[in-house]
Amino acid sequence: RPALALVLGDQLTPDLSALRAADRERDRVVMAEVASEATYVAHHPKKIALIFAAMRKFAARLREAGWQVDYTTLDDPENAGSIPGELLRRAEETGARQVIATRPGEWRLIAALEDLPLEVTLHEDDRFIASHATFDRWAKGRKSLRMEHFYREMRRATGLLMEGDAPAGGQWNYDHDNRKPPRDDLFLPEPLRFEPDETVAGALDLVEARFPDNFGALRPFAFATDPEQAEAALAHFLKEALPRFGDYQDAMLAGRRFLYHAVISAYLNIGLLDPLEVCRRAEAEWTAGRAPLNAVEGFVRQILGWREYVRGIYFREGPGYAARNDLGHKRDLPPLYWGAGTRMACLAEAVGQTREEAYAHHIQRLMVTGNFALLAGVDPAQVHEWYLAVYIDAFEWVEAPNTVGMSQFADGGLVASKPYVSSGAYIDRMSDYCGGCSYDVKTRVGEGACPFNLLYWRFLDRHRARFEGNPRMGAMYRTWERMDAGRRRAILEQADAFLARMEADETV
Ligand code: FAD
Ligand code: DLZ
Ligand code: SF4
Repeated sequence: RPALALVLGDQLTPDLSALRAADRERDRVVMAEVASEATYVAHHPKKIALIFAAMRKFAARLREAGWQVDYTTLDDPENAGSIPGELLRRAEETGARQVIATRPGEWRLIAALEDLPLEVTLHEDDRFIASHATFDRWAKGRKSLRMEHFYREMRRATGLLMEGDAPAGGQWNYDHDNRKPPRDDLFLPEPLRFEPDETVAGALDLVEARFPDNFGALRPFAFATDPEQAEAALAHFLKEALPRFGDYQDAMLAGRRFLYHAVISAYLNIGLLDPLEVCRRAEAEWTAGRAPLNAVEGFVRQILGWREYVRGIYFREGPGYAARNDLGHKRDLPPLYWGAGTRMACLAEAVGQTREEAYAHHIQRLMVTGNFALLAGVDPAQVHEWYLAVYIDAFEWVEAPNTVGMSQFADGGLVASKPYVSSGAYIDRMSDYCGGCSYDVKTRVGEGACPFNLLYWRFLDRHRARFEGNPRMGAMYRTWERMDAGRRRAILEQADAFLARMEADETV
């Protein structure tokens, strides 16, 4: 009897553990475009198209390599509608009783596979630099699980940017050189764009027909959908943008959607690029003298540090993580996140480009859309659902710790040592958004006051018991205390009035 080797839409890697464990002569590969995966959130159309196109190309390559692949398209009348359903249908067709799979990146799907009335073996997903055992060994017995400590361990373990036992250049982290505000005369490279080929065109037509109402523009579609294209996108980034990645990592400019970012997260997450290889390639740019250390270290830290760390957290914390709500926030996510319009230029920019590109860079996600949701006290589950839906790179193992943990502080400070909240001043310093806004970032209270300014103090005031004692927030509480009582009252009243207008669906 054959076994069924399952390959999911974000497991498009030729040496996937499930494929290594399967027998090319005897077993059958199962791949399926299914409604359940395409609708568990209302994914951005570009995300569905990327996954379907990349799945189709991957299946074709497996066949060329001699595998028997049972591939189900979304419009196949026999389609069972879910991954477990497709496995059961294929088991019946072939007489298989065994399923060989690589552990999915989401608890929901892990549970669904474990519940199958078939013999299911889940192999570790080893397309990461740290195994679960490595992460757990590091985490065990620690009072706090800070990324920076984990990252140093990973530098030592891989030898990346190391000179013997010491970090290259003498420091682990060069962030003090980074975080420069943008200049509007910057030369900005654009990410490489790929014209849709026949396979991509087929996926685009299918998505257009089946998901016409999802938030997001399907076309133009220019993402890489196979490893060669993803490699070209990486090479382009290393040459054109990496040297200035560090300096302008946190900068935001209206209409400049990608700045010096790599735009490779989706390729890493679906298996078209390998994380360790990407880090080594970036390191080689530094050794060859083509990129400075602050840029390369900053970039490597995102992948070797953050990406590996959030994955460790997601699997260590277990299935309940994404539902955490430690600050008890309950407000509904305002319709402006789904494109209903806003007078706040920063949010209009971030949401608008998300709709067009299925992409926003880290600081937009953290300090614009994330910051606003946290300040406004939005239910983190709804924030989580939004991020999981709208970004091309969103899979729960990476999205949930970033959203629920880092951005919304809903895990009680496991990932972030303090909440990522700021008034408008931060956005003004790091972007050119405020100049084109109908609010005034310099006004703290009264007519035209920037909503971030009002909501910032409201957040601190509301969560005083929780954060007053946090040494990194003490200075802000002291500033608040020093304001006269009348001014404080006015700020809180105006913040509430703003939220009431937002709840009443006024354009704010
Ligand atoms: P670059 O800025 O060029 O960074 C290079 C690579 O580093 C990225 O491709 C990515 O693989 C990795 N990386 C950087 N930051 C992080 C991070 N915080 N966590 C994990 N990997 C990181 N990233 C996702 O891949 N999927 C998500 O669903 C996702 N959701 C997020 C939600 C929120 C609220 C926040 C604040 C961040 C989220 N991130 C997510 C992290 C980060 O914003 C994206 O990885 C990054 O913007 C992708 O763009 P890029 O490839 O141009 O990254
Ligand atoms: C995201 C996604 C989508 C939209 N569609 C499919 C699909 O039709 N078939 C499939 O195998 N995988 C898809 N995926 C990716 C899965 O949702 C992903 O594997 C799990 O969420 C685990 O990360
Ligand atoms: Fe955003 Fe406030 Fe600046 Fe307007 S003034 S762009 S709302 S930070």
